[in-house]
Amino acid sequence: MKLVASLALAAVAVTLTLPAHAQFAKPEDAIKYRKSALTVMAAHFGRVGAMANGRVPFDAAAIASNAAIAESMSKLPWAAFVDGSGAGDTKAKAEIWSDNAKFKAASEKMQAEMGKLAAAAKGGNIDTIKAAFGPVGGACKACHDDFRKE
Ligand code: ASC
Repeated sequence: MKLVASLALAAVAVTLTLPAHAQFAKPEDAIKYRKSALTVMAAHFGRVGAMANGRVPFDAAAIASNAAIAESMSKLPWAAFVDGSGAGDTKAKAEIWSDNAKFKAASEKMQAEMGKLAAAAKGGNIDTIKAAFGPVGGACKACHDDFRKE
């Protein structure tokens, strides 16, 4: 049991210290990883939205938990947009790599807005949460408009 635990810890340590490109053996792995993170993020962001919009009864603990997960996920996709992963089962546009500074700025904008939403959700005030929700959706959309194929 102890050995398994230390092996698992060692694996995590290696994963965290490897450069991003070395974390994915194949471009398909990077594509799958970033799509997975974005899918999980969207699911939890959607649960926040359902409460922010009154479609689901407000539950302070649930909204804070969902927003925290969405915030964690918001940090993950970007390292997986590795060179050579623009083809295959992906809607990623070539501009992600040809205009990478703009893509990076768009991804950072979304993370910043998601961070504000998570902070608001932790605070538990529905009006503050509602005010923080829209800008996150706007940041998602802005990036999709420029960098995601239809
Ligand atoms: C979501 C979701 C997106 C964004 C986008 C905002 O909830 O899954 O991709 O918001 O639709 O325009």
